[in-house]
Amino acid sequence: MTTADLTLDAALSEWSAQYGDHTAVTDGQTAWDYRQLYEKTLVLADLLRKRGIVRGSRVIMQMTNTVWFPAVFFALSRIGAVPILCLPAHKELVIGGICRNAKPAAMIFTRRYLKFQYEEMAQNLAAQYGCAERLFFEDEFAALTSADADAALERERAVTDLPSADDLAFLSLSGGTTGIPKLIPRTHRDYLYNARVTAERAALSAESVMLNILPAAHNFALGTPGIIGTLMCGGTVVMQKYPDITEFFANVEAYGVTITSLVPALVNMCIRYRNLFDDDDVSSLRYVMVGGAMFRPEEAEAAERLMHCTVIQVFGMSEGMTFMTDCDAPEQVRWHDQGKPSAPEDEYRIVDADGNDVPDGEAGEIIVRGPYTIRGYYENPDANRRSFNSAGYYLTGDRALRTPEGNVRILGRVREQINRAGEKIMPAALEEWICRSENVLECAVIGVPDAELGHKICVYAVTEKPMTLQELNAFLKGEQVSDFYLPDLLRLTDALPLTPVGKVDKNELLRMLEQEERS
Ligand code: J2J
Repeated sequence: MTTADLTLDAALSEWSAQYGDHTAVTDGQTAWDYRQLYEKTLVLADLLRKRGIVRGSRVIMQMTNTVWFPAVFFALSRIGAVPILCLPAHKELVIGGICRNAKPAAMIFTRRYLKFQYEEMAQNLAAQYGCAERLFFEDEFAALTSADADAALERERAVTDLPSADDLAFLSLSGGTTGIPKLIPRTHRDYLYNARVTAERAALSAESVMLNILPAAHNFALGTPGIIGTLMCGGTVVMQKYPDITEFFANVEAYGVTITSLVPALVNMCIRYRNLFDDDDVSSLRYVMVGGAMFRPEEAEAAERLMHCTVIQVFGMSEGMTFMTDCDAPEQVRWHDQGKPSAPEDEYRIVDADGNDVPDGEAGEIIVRGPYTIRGYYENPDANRRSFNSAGYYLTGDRALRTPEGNVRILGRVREQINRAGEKIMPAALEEWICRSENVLECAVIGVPDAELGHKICVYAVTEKPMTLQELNAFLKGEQVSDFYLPDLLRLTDALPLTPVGKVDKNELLRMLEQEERS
């Protein structure tokens, strides 16, 4: 069997043999070396089997960033059970909807996170889906795995009926923010490959210390290269439970963090923090990977300057394909572009509305296909007809262009384009101009349906001082912005609403505006 034929669990067993007593994962309270992580995984697998979790059982898994996340994830993968990876921010609406489609056999929840108590929701859902006997809370695992561990290890080591590389390893949730997310099926083989190619591009090694602040259930944090990519290289994963920036920099210093993955909203929090307090030692930090949403060149420049690191831009998706800038890419590329596909077999095209390739430098929808990119959602023929073409390309819905150097540059969502009286406006471009105002800390532009114009342009902004629409437009005119780009509405707010993984939630902004107009 070659490494390419391993399951996630078999791969962990190899890493454990190879990296033994090197620290694999720590969360500040508990630290495990590779051997301990693997043994915990075996003991957990034995425990979960005894409770009736079997190959193919679908398991709702909503856990926070602690050492138990990888242990439970690998234990389920050893059994051949299929975790459905929910983020802590998902509540009953989403998880209930997923249960209806996926009919889980077991559930694993956090008991509480930030201000939310999950216990009651968990018990209700477990009762509804017949999982009461197979409902676990993450804070129980320490006690449940401490008794009789040697016998459990022995039993589990004797198991021979294990899954194979092309079996379904887990289901993750699509990033859409309206309705019930679609389920994304990933196999052991495709996911290990996803982690391997991205780990290579991010130069991970046994000396790497990865700070994991994004929710572990998200693809960026889990395997791009994230937790799995770090473990396969023999590095150390630091799990940070809360998205607290003071703690983030304390962790960078305490653990000698070399690399981390952030969404732009978190980078901006880091930039603001470092502008005020720059006394944490960040000298160990080499790379900050940034992806998940539009990221402006000025933000990339400020992140590198204030965090003494190199930015690696990532255009990724839970459906698979990942574009990255190289570790040694020149400034011009690192700050403006999202790089190249991670694997040599990855294919992409940039196409117009009729599906024809556009010339380099022109914008179109980017569509992707490759060895670790899914060819369809889980049991969802309707969505598959909409999201994949007949050649098996995944239609991302993202607008992009290819630069002369062969990198991609993401321009926003195709459908986000605002059509104001026939003029086409890309929100990302306007956001970039508005953010040039010193008074604006953050902003988001949305199109609002309008009977006369088709769409009006609305700006939500977080500002230092109050600002009127007239003042904003005077500023934009001073910047020589075309007239049809001038916003029609301005709303000041203390903070922009974020999706479960920390991207600006434009659907929520539209809902806020509609609510305001109704009241
Ligand atoms: C603009 N939009 C981006 C970028 C993703 C790594 C990084 C991110 C994700 C992710 C991921 C963007 N600039 N650099 O899974 O492994 C938007 C696009 C894309 C959608 C995917 C990973 N990087 N996006 O964000 O499944 O719109 O994955 O289609 O959550 O995020 O979202 P998601």
